[in-house]
Amino acid sequence: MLETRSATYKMMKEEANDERQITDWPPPFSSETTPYNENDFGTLIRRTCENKSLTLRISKVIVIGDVAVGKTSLVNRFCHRLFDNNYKATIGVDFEVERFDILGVPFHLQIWDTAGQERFKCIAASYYRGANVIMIVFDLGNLMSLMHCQQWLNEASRSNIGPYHIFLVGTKKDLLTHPVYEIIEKRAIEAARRMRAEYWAVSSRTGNGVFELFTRVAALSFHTMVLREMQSLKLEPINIGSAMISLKKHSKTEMKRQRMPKCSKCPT
Ligand SMILES: Nc1nc2c(ncn2[C@@H]2O[C@H](COP(=O)(O)OP(=O)(O)OP(=O)(O)O)[C@@H](O)[C@H]2O)c(=O)[nH]1
Ligand SMILES: [Mg+2]
Repeated sequence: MLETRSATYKMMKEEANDERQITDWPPPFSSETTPYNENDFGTLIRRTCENKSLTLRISKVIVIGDVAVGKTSLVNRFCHRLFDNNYKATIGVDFEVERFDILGVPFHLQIWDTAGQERFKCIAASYYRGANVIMIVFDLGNLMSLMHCQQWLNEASRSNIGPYHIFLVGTKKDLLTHPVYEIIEKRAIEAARRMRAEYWAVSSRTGNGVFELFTRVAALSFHTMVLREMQSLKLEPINIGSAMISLKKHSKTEMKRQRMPKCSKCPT
């Protein structure tokens, strides 16, 4: 029985690995709800990747948001193709590493699933530093959780100099009727624009949009990292993708202010 299960798991992993080969540019959830407007890797990047002269790249993704909005379910759906109806609060943080093959180059997403519960916030916040992607998650059926997203972003950006990509992800889409979803979507898109984030709506229960979301995250991160590496090696002319322009850069004074978030409950 155990052998059959592990064989099934192995098959699932292999299937997943096949799917994690990215050769074409993955589209956003909607072209109107993203600040990241490139639509291909570009010839120069493709050629550089063919030469395989690039170093191994890891992108750190932090998944943040209110309690029980579905952060762990989202990560588990993507990394293990599992969904559990029962709620089990994350204590502090968990992390997963997922391998991609992008244009023939190995690439890893290091996904940090943080706790939404107030009492674990300071533990979770100590893992925000060095994020390449900030993924703010809210429950599409809970407007308060959407309203708190800006606050979550502020806290995460205090620990990060940038540049980083920002994603606003609404979960539990399966629980909403289409007319209700459309009302929420309007509010979510407004919030995403204010936050300069790319908007996605997904369901971890059905898997709808989850794979596409993480593929997009991986491709955008990879693209930015390769561009930066090409620039530092002086392989790249001046032309930088629009993502670089839209990515947040902090001024020197802001950088000086960078500090770990303080929490009165944390031991010093
Ligand atoms: N129907 C439905 N339920 C979901 C979905 N995603 C999560 N849930 C449920 O929502 C509850 C909370 O999910 P979690 O993923 O544990 O939430 P979390 O954000 O990790 O919570 P904390 O770790 O406490 O911050 C669980 O009962 C999940 O089964 C979804 O897409 N659809
Ligand atoms: Mg959790």
